[in-house]
Amino acid sequence: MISDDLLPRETPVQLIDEHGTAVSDPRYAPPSTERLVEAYRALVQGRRVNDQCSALVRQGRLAVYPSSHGQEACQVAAALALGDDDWLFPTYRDSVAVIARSVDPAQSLVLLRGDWHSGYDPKEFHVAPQATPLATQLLHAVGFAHAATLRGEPTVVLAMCGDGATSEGDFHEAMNFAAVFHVPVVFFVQNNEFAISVPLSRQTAAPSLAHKAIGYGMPGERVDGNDVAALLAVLDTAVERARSGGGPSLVEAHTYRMQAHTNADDDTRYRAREAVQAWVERDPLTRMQAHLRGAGAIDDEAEAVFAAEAEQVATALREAMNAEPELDPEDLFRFVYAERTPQLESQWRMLRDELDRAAMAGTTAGATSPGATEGAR
Ligand SMILES: Cc1ncc(C[n+]2csc(CCOP(=O)(O)OP(=O)(O)O)c2C)c(N)n1
Ligand SMILES: [Mg+2]
Repeated sequence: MISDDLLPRETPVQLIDEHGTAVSDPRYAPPSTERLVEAYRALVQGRRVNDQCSALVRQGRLAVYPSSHGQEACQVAAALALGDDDWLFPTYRDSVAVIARSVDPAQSLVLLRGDWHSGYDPKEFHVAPQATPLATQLLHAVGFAHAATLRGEPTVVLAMCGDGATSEGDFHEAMNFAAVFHVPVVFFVQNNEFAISVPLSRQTAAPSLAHKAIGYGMPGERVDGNDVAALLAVLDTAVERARSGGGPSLVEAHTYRMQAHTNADDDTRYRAREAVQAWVERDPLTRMQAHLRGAGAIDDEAEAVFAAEAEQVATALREAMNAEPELDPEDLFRFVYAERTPQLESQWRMLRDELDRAAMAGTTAGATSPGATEGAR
């Protein structure tokens, strides 16, 4: 392959502009209207889930929620570009993508509630557990996709990460291995311009994150990350390329983190309100709404149906999160080692002793109260 084919274009691919007007592109055909309506429906739901989760944090029902408010087009396209047998490797910010792969929202939030590492069965949904350590999931994704190839399976893996994660050593190792071994993986970088308080300008001196691809010998592409049509077209191409033996590629989506990193972050300390406001104009929902309305593909009735559906999802999520979880303190000692280490064995005995004494004293200590395990620490 000549190196020009590996370089991203100067400007990100766009098929629908900020006002909802279609833009033609010589290399990418627009997705069908039917597919765009399906995507818009998922966008409406994704936005509602994001905002519901942020409210649940304020109510103390979720420990933390890294919102993808404003990045829903990336989330939805990542899920819709994959076939049922393909796999998604998401990060902590990708709950909406996980939900768009049919995982129950309440199950997808178990990690962020501080309960189990993964509330869903990865094998059932073909979605890996959401990774909090940056870029580690990229290595898992590459190993997983390589194994599928060795087994002769047609699986494609889409691995998500943020702009900040591209500075990690794991990103380099995953990209290099994938290119050398021609692994069927799509690296999907959501460049939302910030890694907590660190702006992109302090993250890299490369012309773009997609330019990193050529250094490994794989193609890089840049796409408007708030244009779900362009995202679907570009990701479809990358997935197809991987499936047909063309190897890995990197897609950089240009988007913006509209809210603070998480509820634990105060973004007024490091960025101007005007900068955030400028991105409201580029909202992925309003542009797709304007486009589909203009094309006569959705009307008030369809919008009302989508809004009602999203409301139902939010209600079910609130109800699930308002129920107190039933915790078994002994779970702390299960499922990590096949055989406990001597230290864990002695800690577990202390806990057992504590629980037995609490039970004899007629209290329910330990069942729901973290304080009950104090003596075992
Ligand atoms: C290996 C590792 N180092 C540091 C952190 C702390 N950390 C959590 S999120 C984050 C910023 C990540 O930024 P980016 O990759 O752009 O993703 P975004 O949060 O913007 O989606 C950092 C440094 C971590 N989780 N893992
Ligand atoms: Mg970021």
